[in-house]
Amino acid sequence: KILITGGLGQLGTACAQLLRSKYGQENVILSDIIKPSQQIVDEGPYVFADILDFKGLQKVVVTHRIDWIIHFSALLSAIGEQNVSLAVRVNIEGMHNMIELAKQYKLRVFVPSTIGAFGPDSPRNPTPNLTIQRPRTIYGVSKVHAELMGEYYHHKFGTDFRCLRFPGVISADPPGGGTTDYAIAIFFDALRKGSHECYLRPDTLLPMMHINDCLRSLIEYMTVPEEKLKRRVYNVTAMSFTPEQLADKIAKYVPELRVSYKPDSRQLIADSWPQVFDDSEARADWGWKHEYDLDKLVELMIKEVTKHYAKNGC
Ligand code: VAH
Repeated sequence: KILITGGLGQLGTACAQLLRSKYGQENVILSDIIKPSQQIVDEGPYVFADILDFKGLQKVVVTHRIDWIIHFSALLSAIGEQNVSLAVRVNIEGMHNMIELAKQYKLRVFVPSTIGAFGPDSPRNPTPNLTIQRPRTIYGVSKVHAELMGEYYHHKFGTDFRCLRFPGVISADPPGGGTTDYAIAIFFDALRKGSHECYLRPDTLLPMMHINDCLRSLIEYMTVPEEKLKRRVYNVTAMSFTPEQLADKIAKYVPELRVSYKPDSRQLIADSWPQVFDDSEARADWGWKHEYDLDKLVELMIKEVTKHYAKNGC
């Protein structure tokens, strides 16, 4: 049985759908502190779980006989800078609860990390799996902390901690407080207004992947036999592109698209992150392979965002 925390964020519901199709609807429990829509409830089990409440978490794990946890709850980079103390609680104290829970109940626990776990002192092009990590955001600091805590619990207690560092993840759900989210917002704006104001400079190169690849990498990685893993934390990515390159591709579908650039504080964050992410270790150790390149990603996003507008209106 699998428990997903932060279930109503960018990755949770799509991850639950995929896991349910593989392991059965009843075996994947989505959780969050948010009241779910009827659709979420109809799709499968949903429970309240506050990652800051250790006893509450114990209860969920015991009652539902959980084997794996996928711990998505976190405040992302840009929103974290606006509320540092909440980010410390959710991202760091929440992680302490998760790893302790995994140790006590011998769970396999997945925690996503990110390109945001690197900083201005890290090599940016390419950024290898093992290198200097001195992030300048609370989000990045909390992710380095999570990586180290997980590795430590693995080494000390044998906890089956698994972590992938994701690049910007592109999905057809409206964005949620990240720095890479312009690459989602631009599709929604292009199809609704034919214009987009980008908060990053046109030449800001960042690693990215489509959510389908992201979730497939997660699920494949979760089932790799322990002996194949040479480390517990792997970089994964699909491609790198700039806002300008993305806009050019979208313009093939929306020829009237106008993009203006007005960098804000998120530019500083992006400038401290990897430009090209080296995921060769994941490819070599457990066969990671992306499917979506920029052309395929844009084609699919145009389809999905069009569908979103047809269903939900503006
Ligand atoms: C953010 N999407 O922008 C997240 C992230 C790759 C970066 O983890 O904050």
